[in-house]
Amino acid sequence: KADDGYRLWLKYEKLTDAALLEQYRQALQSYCVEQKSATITALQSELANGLKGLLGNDVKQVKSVNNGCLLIGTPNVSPLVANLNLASQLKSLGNEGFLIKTVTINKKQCTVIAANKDIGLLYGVFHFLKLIQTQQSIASLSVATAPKIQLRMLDHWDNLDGSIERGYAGTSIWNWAELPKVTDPRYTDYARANASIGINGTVLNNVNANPKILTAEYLPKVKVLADVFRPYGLKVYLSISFSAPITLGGLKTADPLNADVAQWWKAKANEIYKLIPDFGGFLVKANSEGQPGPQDYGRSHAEGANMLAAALQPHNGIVMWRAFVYNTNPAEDRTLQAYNGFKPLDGKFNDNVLVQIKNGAIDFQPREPFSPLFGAMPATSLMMEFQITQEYLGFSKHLVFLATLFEETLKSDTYAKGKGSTVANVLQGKYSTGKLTGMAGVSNIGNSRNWCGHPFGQANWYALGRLAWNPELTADTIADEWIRMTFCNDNEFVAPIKTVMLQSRENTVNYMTPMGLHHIMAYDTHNGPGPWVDTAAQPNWKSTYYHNASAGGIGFNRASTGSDAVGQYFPPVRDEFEKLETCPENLLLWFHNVKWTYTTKSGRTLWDALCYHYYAGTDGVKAMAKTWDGVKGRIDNETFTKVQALLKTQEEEAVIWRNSCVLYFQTFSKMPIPAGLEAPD
Ligand code: GCW
Repeated sequence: KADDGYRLWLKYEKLTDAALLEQYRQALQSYCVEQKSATITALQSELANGLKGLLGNDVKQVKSVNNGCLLIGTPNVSPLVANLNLASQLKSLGNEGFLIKTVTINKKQCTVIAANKDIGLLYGVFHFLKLIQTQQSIASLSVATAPKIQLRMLDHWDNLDGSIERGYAGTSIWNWAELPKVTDPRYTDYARANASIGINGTVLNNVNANPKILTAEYLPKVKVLADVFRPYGLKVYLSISFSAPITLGGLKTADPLNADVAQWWKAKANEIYKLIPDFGGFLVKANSEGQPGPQDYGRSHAEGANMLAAALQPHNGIVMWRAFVYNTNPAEDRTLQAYNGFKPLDGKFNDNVLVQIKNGAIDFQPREPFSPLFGAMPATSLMMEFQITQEYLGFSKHLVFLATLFEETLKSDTYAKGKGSTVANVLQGKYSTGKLTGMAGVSNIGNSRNWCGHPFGQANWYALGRLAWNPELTADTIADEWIRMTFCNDNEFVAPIKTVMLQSRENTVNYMTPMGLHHIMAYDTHNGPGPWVDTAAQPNWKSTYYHNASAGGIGFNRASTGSDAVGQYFPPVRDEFEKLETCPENLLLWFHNVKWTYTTKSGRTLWDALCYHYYAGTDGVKAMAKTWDGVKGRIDNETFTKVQALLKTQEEEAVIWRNSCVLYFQTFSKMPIPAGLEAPD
């Protein structure tokens, strides 16, 4: 059956297994909700549509429970739920968590979805539908879950003219020209999809922010989106331009310590909250890549953030202040700069500020070590910024499942408070006096019919939401759920395609930047290889600066004899990275400049090992394509053909990457391509 991908992982197609269908129909004969709200209305419509789709029949709403009833409610409103005495179990689940339990009510076998707030019920309904979508038993349920991270965000880099910075799935889904009068139904589907994976915040516009978003022309449009999203627990946030008091307000300065400037932001915040009482707050890129910021006035990032935080604080708004700051000192290794700029500010940020840190110290590379800032600011609320859109990973042309990248970062042990101080634990605020926790993903969504361009791009949006809810989840679990919900439960499809997904990112690392290489993409577009980018022509963006290839070897010396980036990590991580012998080989050239003839763990010379990695990358893509060919007929032909064609493109581009890099680096190593590997041309 044809599928255009619009319904994402919420397809709700009728189960084909007759026995299973019968079991679910028995267990689900009716549902009962005793309360009303916009969120409850959303929940009812999701449940009714979902069950009708999956079971093929209407499940009726009832006022009293019978066998096979799904009871949904909060104990403070629903007497039937209150009677179940779930208070102690609900206590630890907060505002967004939920319980799903098999219970007996008046001798009737029922299922209850209970929560403290309506939004928890909606999350619970999505979870319940997922159980059926993934064909799990609902006969004796006992689920209790609550998000481990408070702010679970999508950051859109959408411009007001509809273009998207680093967006590869069409133009923006926000139709600013039509808003506020015309409300695209797609906005509701966007909110549904986010709620289904627990995402509770969206930053609508690019961090390279057009100040116009804060005008009286745009704010009513933002309000309409906020109104559509509200029932789904999705709050709206905006990226702001720090110099807006000048560009919009006509002031002479945007100095955060100037009283008129602070007053301007206070008035702006009041204006926003009048329209959107639950507005989330601001995301700020300041003094980064040409953006204005407090340092233009000799003030610190903390002084800038706190001034905005003070304007938002009376309304419970927050500031997410990005740590993506470099070129403060062009002579200094870029990877040092965020840490050096922000660590001294630990403890100086207001309570309603989070510092938002990219997963690695450079920029969303196929593989980077975790940013040393995680764990290094114990008196500050820190949040993660991952990139879902594949700026450096083949755009929407390459199949790259990013959950393995996210998982690798989250599982990394910072040792900030001894063994086990993983990034995931840092993000849960376990070692910080800061009150807020968060994880953001830079969105890969555009107006293409299937939202993300590549059908597998949807999995990366899905993964971000799931990991923000529970950063301990594995990529394997996430892939399994997503495949079953998106495609089918046929194990002949699920098993091989899960393998494809789980290997996909390592393949890409191999054909692009193996062994710790980084930022050797084509200048500016980041599309395709560019290890040869002319350093002289790009004084502030030196590609060879990162790989440093020469006759003597390749790699960036960040050990203590070099830029000493290793010194920003806690021991024993620092010692592990410091020494050539203990540095993980998948990060070797990130931290070390290594002789071409160096013997790697495999026994191969560095040069040979590098070549083998590049070839493993292209072989890996070939293997993915072959596996895909083998599942023909198990999903709809339209999606099958599209993915097949994309894999062909990926294969061609992987070969270009491999050949370009191997031949370019060979001009330095002057060593032959290892015997047995096909010669590049
Ligand atoms: O890596 C860079 C991207 C820019 C982006 C910037 C950032 C939004 O190439 O396009 O700007 O990161 O994260 O601010």
